[in-house]
Amino acid sequence: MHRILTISNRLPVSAIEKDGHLEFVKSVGGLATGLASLTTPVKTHWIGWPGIASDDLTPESQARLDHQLDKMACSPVHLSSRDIQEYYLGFSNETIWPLFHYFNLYCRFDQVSWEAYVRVNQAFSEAVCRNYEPGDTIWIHDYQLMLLPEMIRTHFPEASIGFFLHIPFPSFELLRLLPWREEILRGLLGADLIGFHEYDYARHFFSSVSRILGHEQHLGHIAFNNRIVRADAFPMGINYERFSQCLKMPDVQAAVNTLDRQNPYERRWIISVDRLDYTKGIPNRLEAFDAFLRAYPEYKRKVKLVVVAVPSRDEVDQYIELRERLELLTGRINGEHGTIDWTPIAYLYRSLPFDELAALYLKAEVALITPLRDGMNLVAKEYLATNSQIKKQGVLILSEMAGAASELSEAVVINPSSKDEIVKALRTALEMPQEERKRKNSLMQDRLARYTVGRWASDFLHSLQEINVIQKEMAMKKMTQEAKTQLMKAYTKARKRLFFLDYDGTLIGFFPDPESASPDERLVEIIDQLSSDPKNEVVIISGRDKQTLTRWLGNLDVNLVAEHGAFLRHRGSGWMVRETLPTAWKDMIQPVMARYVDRTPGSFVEEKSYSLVWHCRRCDPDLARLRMHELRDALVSMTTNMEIGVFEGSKIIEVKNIGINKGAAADIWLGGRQHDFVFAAGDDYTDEDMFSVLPDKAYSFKLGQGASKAKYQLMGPDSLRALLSEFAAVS
Ligand code: ADQ
Repeated sequence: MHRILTISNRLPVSAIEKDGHLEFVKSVGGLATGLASLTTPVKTHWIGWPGIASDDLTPESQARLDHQLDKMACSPVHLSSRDIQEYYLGFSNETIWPLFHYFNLYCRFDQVSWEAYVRVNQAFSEAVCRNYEPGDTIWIHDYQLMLLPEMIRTHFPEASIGFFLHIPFPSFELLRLLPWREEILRGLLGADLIGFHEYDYARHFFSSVSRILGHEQHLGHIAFNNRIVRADAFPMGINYERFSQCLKMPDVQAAVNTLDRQNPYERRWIISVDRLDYTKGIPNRLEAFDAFLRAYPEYKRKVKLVVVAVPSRDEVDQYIELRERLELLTGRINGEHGTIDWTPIAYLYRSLPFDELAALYLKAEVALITPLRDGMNLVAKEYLATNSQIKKQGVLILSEMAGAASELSEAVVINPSSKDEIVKALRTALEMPQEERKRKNSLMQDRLARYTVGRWASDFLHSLQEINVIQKEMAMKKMTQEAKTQLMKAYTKARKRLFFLDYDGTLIGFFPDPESASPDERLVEIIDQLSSDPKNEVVIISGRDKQTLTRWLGNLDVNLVAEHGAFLRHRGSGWMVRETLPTAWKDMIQPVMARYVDRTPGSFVEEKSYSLVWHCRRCDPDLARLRMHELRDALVSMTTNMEIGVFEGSKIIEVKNIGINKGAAADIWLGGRQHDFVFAAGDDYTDEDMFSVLPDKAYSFKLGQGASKAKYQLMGPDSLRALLSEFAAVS
């Protein structure tokens, strides 16, 4: 790997202008430490906004800023106050953030801020273009830059691009509310790998891609715009080493001593640390603490809730309101329960340096983390790692709505909307015997120590490399220019040529209703031109019934194969049955398929002479997937020891006599061996039988992704049509 170009809204350092001087504040965020702790050292170059509006900078100070950032391997994307207002506070934080956290009533859908989002993503793309060197790996972060992968892809089609989303990806029902949902999905699909904290988010992403763009995933991969895109879960960890060893740091020890000095009473601390954000469920937490003091008054004066809220997006209305609400709530609870020498809630509205934060993690006997929705939540992990250093270990109370809950299942897991559950959890935590705390914490510690932020980053980058290898392999199956020239030469030189062309998914795309897939004018023209060359013999080899093929292609000078080879029609003559086969099995299969039609709106059964096909292309994609599995399993167990097979195709389950296949049908034309140019194209499992009987020198093409015996791969019917048109032009 050459370098990693990390791209995020903010650079890891922020510039502040003080008395005409530029100062830098370094962020100790997880991402920067994660990349620094990669096992294979690679150079990292960062691209992002330096935290200061460009209209607040004179040209000289901007030049100085750029120069200093360059020395820190950072390239700035300068944003004006208007950009920050419309793109960052606007579209990113008033549209995407609430929508992706299921706060849709907080969303503003505003054209001006959408345009700003496009404009700023474009500015990031230009910055990447200025910095990109071939061999670099591009890693884009988070919801502010979801259009960027596609934008970069148009400039560098071969670049290796990863994208990681740090917040939840919402279900389709939420995403569909966004007027620009399609653009967002297309933007993301410009990446090679899209990472989420949890598999549930990946699942929502796949479902939206399928419903909005009509592309299905296959084992976590989506074929899109002639490329394969992978999406998967990579739960982000923390810098475990730093948190679990921090008691050895003199600064942390000093901070603990200060806290001890300032708090002479032996009180049990409950801690709550977040950015001040409505998704974090802070008011619920305070109300539950209030209810806890009422329900268990014996804890009064014995416990203290320390609430640390980091100022965040404090120009957005909902954040201003939330801050006021918290202040009122804290005042009310303190006023109601407090005494002269005891304040139940200590409320800090500020960011703390590492040593003070760590000291709080060490002192707290309980961490109360109750977000209503949270991509991951690193505070929960940091608390456990830090607290592991002391003898009397604490208890983590964690919302099931945080991504972290799936890894930290030994915590006291609560539903953040249930005050009652939080009250009970507080009591359970405070009463939990030391042995039990230790046992549970040590299980979680092991996981945190293993899956650190360094592991997270290396796993993501490794997976990105893997998908790039798959893409290279696919590219090898794609025709090179040289192979294409050789193909055209062979075509021109040949005296007798044979074409096997599958129909659905090969010569024409898929339609919700199979009856709509009739050939368009252009297709008829291509086949006509190809077959009118006296040196060419064309065989359309399909699973369709003979009536449909006659209706659609009967007037062309081609050979037809229907029902995968059960019926043949040589050009100029009538249909013939290849073999008469038993069909009594249909009576047994039909009622089963009919039952699935009743249970699956939009599905239907097609009956052919030697097969029955259950179609589900028009159905809800998730239901269709489930029913396909169920039906296939039911049919497979019914048909063992019978002369029929159950096959799964693209949105179909087909049951047919096993003696019939396209390979046997193709052999009829191949048998004479008089052709010196053989060409075959197909897209699904039935075409594999045909590919396997072709002579070594044949040119075979698989349309779409997936393993195949074919020599080459084409992305879809359009690419095949283009190739066939070139043959026709030579003819
Ligand atoms: P956040 O919403 O910011 O992150 P979180 O994961 O908890 O939430 O990270 C907060 C970070 O800020 C922690 O590293 C914590 O130490 C630090 N912090 C919190 N309070 C602080 C204080 N008072 N002073 C100083 N530092 C403080 C987003 C998503 C999360 C996701 C992360 C990472 O919303 O769900 O876990 O990105 O992907």
